[in-house]
Amino acid sequence: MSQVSFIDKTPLPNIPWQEKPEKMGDAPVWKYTENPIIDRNPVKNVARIFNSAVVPYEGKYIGVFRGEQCNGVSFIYLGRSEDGIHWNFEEEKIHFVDENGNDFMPGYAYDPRLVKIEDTYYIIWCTDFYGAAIGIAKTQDFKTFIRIDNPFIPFNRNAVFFPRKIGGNYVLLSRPSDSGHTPFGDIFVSESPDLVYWGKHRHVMGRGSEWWESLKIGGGAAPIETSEGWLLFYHGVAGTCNGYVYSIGGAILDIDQPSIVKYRCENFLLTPTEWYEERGFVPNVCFPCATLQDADTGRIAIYYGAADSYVGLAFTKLDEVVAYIKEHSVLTAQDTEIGIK
Ligand code: BMA
Repeated sequence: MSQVSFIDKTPLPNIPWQEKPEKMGDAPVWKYTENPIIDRNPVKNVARIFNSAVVPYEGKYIGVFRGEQCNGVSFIYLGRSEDGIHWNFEEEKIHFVDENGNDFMPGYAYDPRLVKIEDTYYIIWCTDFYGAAIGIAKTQDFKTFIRIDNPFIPFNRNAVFFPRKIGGNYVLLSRPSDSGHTPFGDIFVSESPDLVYWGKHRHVMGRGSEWWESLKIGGGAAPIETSEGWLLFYHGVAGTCNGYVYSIGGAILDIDQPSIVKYRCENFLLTPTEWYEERGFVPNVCFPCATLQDADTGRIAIYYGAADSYVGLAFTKLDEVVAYIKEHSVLTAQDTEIGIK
C-alpha cells in the first residue's frame, strides 16, 4: 500500500521503466542500463542533444530538446517518441513567432523545460535577452509556438513552471545568475497573474551545506504535486580543482507556499559515475530537466542531460524517493523561512 500519492491521478502505463537492480543498496534512484538514450549527431548539423524535457502527448511522448549545432550554438528541436526512449527529431529547429505570427527567433536557446498548465504547453528556456535570461513560449498543438514576454531581466537561468496555478497565479522557479559560468546561485520562486507581470519573489533554497551542492543549485524538472508537498528534482554543483560537478538532489516544498522547504535531502540522489556522464563536452554533469510519472504504480522516470553530450534516463518510485528524502533531510533556517527580507 503506497503511503505517498500523486495528486494528479493520471495513469501512464507506457512510462519508460526498468526495475531497480539488486546491488543498489538504499540509493533510491537508479540509471537506465541502456543509457544514453540519444547518441551524438542525432540530427543534421546537430552535434549533441542534452538537457531536454518531455511530456506525455496523445498516448505517446513529445519533447523539446537542446540541440547544440555544429557551430556551437544551441537551439530547441522537437522530438517525438512512442516509448519515451527512442526519439525522432524534426530536422529544423522550433520556429518561434510573436503574438502576431511574425518570426521571433531567439539568438540562442538552451536547457528547455516543458510544462503543461491547463490546456497549454509552455516551453521555458535560457534565451539571449541582452544577456542570458529566461524565455517562454506557449503551444497547444506543437505546430505553432508563440513567444510571450521574457519574465525577468538578465541574468537568470534554470526556470521551470509549477504545473498548476497556486493561489490563482502562475508560479515559476528560477535561478538568478551572472553572464558566465556563475560560481553562485540560489533558487527563487515568483508569481504572475497573467504571465506578463511577475512579482511576489521569494527565496526558496540556497546552496547546500553538503559539499556536492555547496557552490550553486538550480531548478530542474517541474515540481511534482504529491500528498507530501511539491517533489522537486534539482541540480546541485560542487566546485573542484578540475571543474564543476553537477549532481541531482531532491527536496519537498510546501504545497501552498512553495518558498518553504519541508524536506531537503543531504545526499545527492544521482551523481556522475558512468562513462556518458564523466566523459563528454563538459565532463561530470547530470542535469535534470523533466520527469514522467505513473499514478497507478508510483513510478517516476527522470530525464537528465549527461556531460553536456547525451540524454540519460533514471528511475525511482514515489514512496521510495520521498522516504529517502525525509530520512536524510537536513534543513537550514533559510530553507524553512518564507524567503523575503
Ligand atoms: C550550466 C548550463 C548547462 C550546462 C552546465 C554544465 O551553466 O549552461 O546548460 O549543462 O552549465 O556545463
